Amino acid sequence: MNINIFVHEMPKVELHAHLNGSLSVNTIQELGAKLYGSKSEEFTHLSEQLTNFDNVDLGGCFEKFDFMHKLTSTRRGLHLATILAIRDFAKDNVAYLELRTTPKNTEEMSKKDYLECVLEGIVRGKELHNILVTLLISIDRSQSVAEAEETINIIPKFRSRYNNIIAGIDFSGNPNKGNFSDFKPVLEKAREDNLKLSVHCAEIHNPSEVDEMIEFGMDRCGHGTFLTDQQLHKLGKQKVAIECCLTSNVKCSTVAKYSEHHFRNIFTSESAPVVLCTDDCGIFNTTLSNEFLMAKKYFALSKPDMMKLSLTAVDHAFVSENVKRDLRRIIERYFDSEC
Ligand code: 6MZ
Repeated sequence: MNINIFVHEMPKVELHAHLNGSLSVNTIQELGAKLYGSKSEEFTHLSEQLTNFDNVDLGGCFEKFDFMHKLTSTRRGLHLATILAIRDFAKDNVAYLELRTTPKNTEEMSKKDYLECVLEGIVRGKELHNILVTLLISIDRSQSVAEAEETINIIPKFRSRYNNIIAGIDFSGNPNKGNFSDFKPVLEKAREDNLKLSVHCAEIHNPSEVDEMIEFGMDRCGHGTFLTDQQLHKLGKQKVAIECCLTSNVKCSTVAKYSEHHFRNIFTSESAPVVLCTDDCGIFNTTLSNEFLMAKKYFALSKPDMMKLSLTAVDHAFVSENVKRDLRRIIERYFDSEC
């Protein structure tokens, strides 16, 4: 079988996907047409604005988030966006998706409304698209600690109502803003509530903050681009998986080119568990299949390597052992029948 088809059809596990970054240009237009009508002035304006985001760097991608946030600031926009993002991952044969998003107070919604709307979108998206989806709730480091506290405090109510959908917390946001240390008490509270934690760590060069994050502890590490060997070794000993996002890092210029991506070293040295993720597949115009194909192209990833990566992602997913067992079966069956 042609490798592109093999990878596309492979059941995949996505552990690092930000909702508002996961909508492709086509999907944003589809969303715009549904929200405003394809003949409206708003729709024409939206389509024009989209062309401004062809090539984003780290700063540019945070501008694009502001643009996306306007589209998803209403209940209808957010609900549709959640379903469309889930549909796009399902189309790429993602069997398990861990979506993450930052609850926001908008003109129309409180953080509670935002969270409820995303959860309802997930319930509907799962029904429509035959895919397992859970949610990580993001804490944005560029916002205040009070905002983070507000977010953490609304979670318990929704956790019991939407059984098993809320899987954990993501610490993210512009890495050039805010201080990790300020958020430690809030994250500690989430940990006491038995929420798993994925931390954007070493996305930029900031060794003292990275030490502090490792000392605090995490279940998974987002990016890990600037980890020193010693820091990587510590994470490896704690069995913390590194969520590598090849295209995102190259497009944001935190990694010069694919061939120099830290994924290669971590994967070949086995210094820590490592998984492939998209980060913001809409903004960076990629898919999880494409990330596997890039890894094949630049690091000679074999089919057994692909299976290993997928099973590692299952091992480190924030789901129960029963769900993991089912996911492993789906992946193993595919590789048994196709290899
Ligand atoms: C850090 C990122 C990110 O939450 O509105 N986000 N944080 N580094 C990145 N690397 C490129 N990509 C996305 O999705 C968008 C938000 O996710 C975080 C940022 O806080 C961004 O505003 P949601 O659904």
